[in-house]
Amino acid sequence: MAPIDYNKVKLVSAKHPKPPGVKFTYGTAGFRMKAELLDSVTFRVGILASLRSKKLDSKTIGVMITASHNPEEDNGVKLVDPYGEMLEQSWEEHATKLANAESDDDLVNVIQDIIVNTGLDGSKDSSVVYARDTRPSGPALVAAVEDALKVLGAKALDFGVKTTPELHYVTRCLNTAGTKDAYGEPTEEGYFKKLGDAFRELVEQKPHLSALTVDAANGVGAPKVRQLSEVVGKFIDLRVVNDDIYTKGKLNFQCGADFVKTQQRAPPGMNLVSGMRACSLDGDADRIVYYYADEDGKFRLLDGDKIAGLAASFIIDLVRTAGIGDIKIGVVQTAYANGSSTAYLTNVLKVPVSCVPTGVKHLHHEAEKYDVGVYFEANGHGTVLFSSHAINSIRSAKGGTPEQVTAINQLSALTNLINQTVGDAISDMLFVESILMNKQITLRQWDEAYTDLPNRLVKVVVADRHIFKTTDAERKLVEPKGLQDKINAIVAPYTEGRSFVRPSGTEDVVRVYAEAATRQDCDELAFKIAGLVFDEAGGVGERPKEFL
Ligand code: 16G
Ligand code: MG
Repeated sequence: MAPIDYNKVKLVSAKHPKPPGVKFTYGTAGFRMKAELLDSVTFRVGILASLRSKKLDSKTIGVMITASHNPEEDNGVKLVDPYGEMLEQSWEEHATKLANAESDDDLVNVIQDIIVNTGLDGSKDSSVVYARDTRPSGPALVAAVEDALKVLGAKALDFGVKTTPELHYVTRCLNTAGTKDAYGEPTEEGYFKKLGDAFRELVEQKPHLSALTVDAANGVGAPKVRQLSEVVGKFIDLRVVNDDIYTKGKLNFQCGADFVKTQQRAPPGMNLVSGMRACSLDGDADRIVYYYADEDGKFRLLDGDKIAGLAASFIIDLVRTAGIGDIKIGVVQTAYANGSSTAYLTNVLKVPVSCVPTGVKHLHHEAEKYDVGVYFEANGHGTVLFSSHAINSIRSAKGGTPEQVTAINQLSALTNLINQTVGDAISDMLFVESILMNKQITLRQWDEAYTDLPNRLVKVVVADRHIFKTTDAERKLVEPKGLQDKINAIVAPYTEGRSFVRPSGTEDVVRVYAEAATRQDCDELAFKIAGLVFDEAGGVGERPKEFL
């Protein structure tokens, strides 16, 4: 317990000067940009983490240094709240203000404002756990966080090179240790043991599937999947490719979940042949997509929507077989969910579906409203949340028949296998594998649940993307005024046509999504809407040739 020494804060802050004129925003995934611009930001995020900890009775706050699927020269930083959730939204504004304080004196003023506004006690103890991915810029940014923690006298826990979900996991473990909600051992060994034990419970008796090729995006997922293999290798043959975390320029380059999802093809060099099973993680391993080649060698993607469908159908069956009543299962998607997936969930699985704005935190919050909330973005971010009511019901359920007992045990194992703090590519991969092993199905059979509508995503560069305002979970534009009516008129004639326009939260562009019954219609629709946005809402530069 010691008051904050503001003179010392100023002295140390002088070593981490803000680049003049740059405006930082704490967006959907924290701060993210060229790594060379981030030194002052990470220093200040370290300060904020300590303040947040002081505010929350000295609970441990997490700091993750990663730029996920972005190019290697980028980096980013985000905060994790005590139970592994994303930083509470009202604090995003404090983060933005701290990052934008122009001088060391301004910084002190902002800190003092935050203390007053949030009513926190600056002299309280604080505790922060931090980790980074494999980016070359990581160690220097970690040092900036450490400078901040030192000057505020915070307890600093270095978790090393980790995936984003591991950091979320350990944050929750640290804050629940010794309580009835203890989440697990607050170590990496504890993380793998928890996943490994649950996976074994689910698949021990099942015939093995063929090998799974795991594209690790040349990122932190590579060494982690190898570690996982040591724990689950008896049941599953994991072959890691794109595992070069040392050669400069390779991270996320022509590989990884984002590449595969946006390019709709396997990473070059993988040689995806019919019969192979493959998946791709992103650069910080919080996102996963599966894929295979069909008999004709054609690439087939099993994205986050497909994972949500598989997961929901498996859990619905288990809950039914277990005979546990009074459990409300729901699925949360965004506007990017393929129309066929929503139709499958609604009409075939007959499960309630909610649609929320893009970004993990929105899905996570909505999923908390169900007893079992399955949430996935089409891009492969997602997990399943079990409410305490669901967990208690599963724990206290007593099966009569052997089928019931198995279903109850499997549900119980799932609550441990699935990372409850955030979407986790490694945990999701084991979850998918356990379902496929239980059902003894191929990727193709999984894919047969429904057929995706052809879809396309187009970027439009505009003078000011902030003029775009959306409503109805980003499915409709309210501003620029009149544009939505024009979009509706263009979409109307297309069979199963759907399109929406939203400003990106991570790039300086506007995104156009379109889907329709045929590939040709879909492309035409997407490029017509993109052309409309370009012409009517301040398109910048040369009008792309493909725009209609
Ligand atoms: C961020 C979000 C992701 C979202 C994406 C959308 C997190 C951890 N990540 O990466 O969920 O899909 O942004 O990007 O929330 P966009 O706004 O540029 O389309
Ligand atoms: Mg990521």
